[in-house]
Order: sequence, then structure tokens, then C-alpha cells
Amino acid sequence: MAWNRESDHTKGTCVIGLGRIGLPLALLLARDRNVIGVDIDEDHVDSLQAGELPFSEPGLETLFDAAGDSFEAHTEIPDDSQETYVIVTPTPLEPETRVADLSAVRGAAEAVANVLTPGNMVVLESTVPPGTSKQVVIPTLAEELDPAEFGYAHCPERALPGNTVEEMVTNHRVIGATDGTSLNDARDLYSFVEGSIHPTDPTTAEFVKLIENTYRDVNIAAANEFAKLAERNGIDGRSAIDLANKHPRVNILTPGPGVGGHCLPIDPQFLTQLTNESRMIGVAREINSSMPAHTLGLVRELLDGEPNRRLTVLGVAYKGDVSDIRETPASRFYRLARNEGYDVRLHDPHVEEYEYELSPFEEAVEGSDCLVVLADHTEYHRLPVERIGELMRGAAIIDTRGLIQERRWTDAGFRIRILGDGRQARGFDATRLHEQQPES
Ligand code: SAJ
Repeated sequence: MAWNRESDHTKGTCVIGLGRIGLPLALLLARDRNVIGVDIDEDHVDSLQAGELPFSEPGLETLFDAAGDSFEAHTEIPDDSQETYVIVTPTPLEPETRVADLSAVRGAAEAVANVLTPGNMVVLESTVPPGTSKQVVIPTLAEELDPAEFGYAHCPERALPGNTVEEMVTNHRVIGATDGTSLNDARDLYSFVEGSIHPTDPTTAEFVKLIENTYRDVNIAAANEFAKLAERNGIDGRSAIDLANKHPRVNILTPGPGVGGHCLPIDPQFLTQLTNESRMIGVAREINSSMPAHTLGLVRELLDGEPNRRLTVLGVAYKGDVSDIRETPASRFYRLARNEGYDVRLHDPHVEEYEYELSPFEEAVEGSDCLVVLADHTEYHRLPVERIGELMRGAAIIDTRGLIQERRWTDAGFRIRILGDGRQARGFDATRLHEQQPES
């Protein structure tokens, strides 16, 4: 039986988890209601209380400044009941078992259960294995109440890191609600969304989120496999992909040094952790995880396997123009290269904290034998080739993102390898590139 609840904004909204999704969401909601944000990280909360943002996203500062008293950050859920609770806590993989770690979601649900009163609404945004809402979250919330006494919906977020605020507003949204009243309450919560709302049940919504990211991971794996095949066939794989994408029903993504972030490397495993029926999803993960080693193979080829060489990694973030280093392929590349005896210097203009030492640009480049571009940061689109040539010991560059203007480097005497481009491997003279490129 649906419980007829009136939406009461005056009773406020509590967002639990103020990370890269939770904080932008809380600040968007604060535009038309009082929002209490909760996070277990005291430093994180202290920064917010001091008026500082713990990370940057386009438009986030504006939202933060506009929120004023409508947004407060705390480390505990308030004792007084809120109209709506939104759980946006992380769901990493347990390192050893590679199984979804639901402890933060479970902990948030237990804390909400302690203060939940009839008529409240609970929304789970965290990405979870299919069935988690029904088997874990709702039963935990229903500690004291009957499930029909509160509303519930799973509303997965699909905003793109690096453009989170805009996409939270413009993207279409899936809402997996338990009943019609919950759907209406969720529609009210997401009234800031300009995209269309697509209702379904909680388990289907959980599944939809996972297949979105798994589809992307598999597509990238196809691009990476095509890149390896293009190298073997002595052609420019990126150009081939661009041409194939001229087909009205082909959309091959871009090869790279591997797939990072807290989603694509992890979400496919939420789908497959309970089964051995899936092969393609696992193979795609293996292909993407093999790209750091493939990149090191390009280095080895370019430096003719010479030992004791120094490499300079440009970009440790998991992708261009973000500061996020979670599951970044750069870490795997670094460890493989160090194990092979290379001295590796690291530079990234967007990352402040990393597990390995970062160097300022010229320090990272000085005395290096080979540059390895791993993240497609805007800063790397027009590198100072002449200055770099003065600083380096060698003259080689590996580009895994298709960023560099080849002629600038070959004219400066550099040997180049672009991931997915087999022309250089076949002794192709890059200085004659313009002769080889058909007029576009
Ligand atoms: N990558 C490639 N080639 C490509 C695209 C990406 O190698 O053509 C790499 C990137 O360099 C990066 C990784 O894949 O290392 C993931 O980057 P991404 O931009 O594809 O995705 P995320 O992880 O930043 O955001 C994804 C998005 N999901 C989809 O596009 C289906 C986003 O919409 C989700 O909200 C987000 O995951 C999430 O948090 O789930």
C-alpha cells in the first residue's frame, strides 16, 4: 500500500557522502531547500565549513557560494528527522576478493534507520550490484519501520567527472522507485534535472547503471584491441577508427594507456561477481588492464631496450583535465617501468597528491631519455618542444593519447611512437607524414 506523503521541504534533505557526486548534488539541491551534508571525513567537513572546496569541478564554486546557509556540512547525521535522505557513499572493490565493498552504503543505511520516521524518503545514488536495494539497503532501513512506511528509490548518477554539475542537470535520469509515491518524491527531489525522467524498479535501475559503464569499458577495449592490430599492420589506428566512425552505425571509442577512474574499472565486476557466465566483460577488462604494459613495450622498442634509461611520465590522472588518480593506469605503468629498471619521473599539473613523487615540469623532463604522455591534459597539447629538447638527454616521445603534432617533434629530431600507430614501427619516416596523409 502506497503511503501518501506530502513533500515537506521545510523538514530538509540530508545528503550522506560529500564526494565528487554527493557534494555537487547537495549544492544543486540547496538551491531550493535546506540541505545537511554528512561525511565521515572530518578534514573534508572542516574544509567545507571553512568555505573551501575539497576538489574542483566547473560550476561547483558558483553553487557553493550561492548555497550560503542552505547548506551545512557535518560528520554525523542530524538527530531530528529529515524529509529526505540521499545516500551517495563510495562502493569500491575489496582489494583481495575483488567483490563490491558495501560497508559504506550499509553504514549509511544503518545510521539513517536510527532516525527514519514514517513518511520519510530514502534515495540511494551509490553504484551497487543488482539486488542490493532489495536485499541489503531496504531491509537495513526497515529496522524499526515497515518498508511501506517510508519511500525508497535507487537513482544512479551518470554525470561525467570533469563536467559533473552540468551533466547532473542536463542528463536524462533513471529512477528505480518501490512505489508511485516514492517515484513522485524522487521526481520532486530531482526537479532540478532538465533531462527526462525514466521510471523503473530499483533492481533494474542498479542494472542499468552497471551496463552503461560496462558498455563503455567494452567499447574502449575494442578500440585498444584495434590499436594493437593497427600497430601490427603498420597503419594509423586512430585514423582508421575515425574513418570507421563515418559509418552511420559505428561509434568506436579512442585507444589509450588503460582505463582508470572509480567506475569503469570497477562497475563491470559488480555485474559479473556472482556468475561465471560472462566472458566478454572479463576479457575486455583484461585488454584494458594490459595497456600500461603495451605502452611500456612501445618505450622498450623506441629505446631499443637500452637499460638504465630515464622516463618522464606526463599525466598521472586517470584522464585529461581531472585531478582524480583513482585506478589510474599511470600507477600500473610506473610500477612496471620501475620493475624493468627504468628511472621514472612524474609530472601532472592537475594532481597535488599521488602515491609516487611528482616533479615540476622542467625537473621531470631534465635528463630524460623518453617522454610518455599518459593523460590528455590540455597543458600537453602544445608542449615547448625546443625547451624540452634542451633539457632531455635523449629525444624520444611516446604519445598514448594522440595529442602531439608529429611534425613539430620530428623536425626537432625526436623519435616518436603514437599508441595505435604502426607506421613508425615499420621504419616509417614521420617527416614525410604530410606526403602520406590523403587530403581530408
Ligand atoms: N577512456 C579511453 N578511451 C575513451 C574514453 C575513455 O581510454 O574513448 C579512458 C579514460 O582515459 C579513463 C577511463 O577510460 O581512464 C574512464 O574515462 P571516461 O571519461 O570514459 O569515464 P569516467 O569514468 O570519467 O565516467 C564514466 C561515465 N560513464 C559513461 O560515460 C557510460 C560517466 O557518465 C559516469 O557517471 C561515471 O563513469 C561514473 O561515475 O559512473
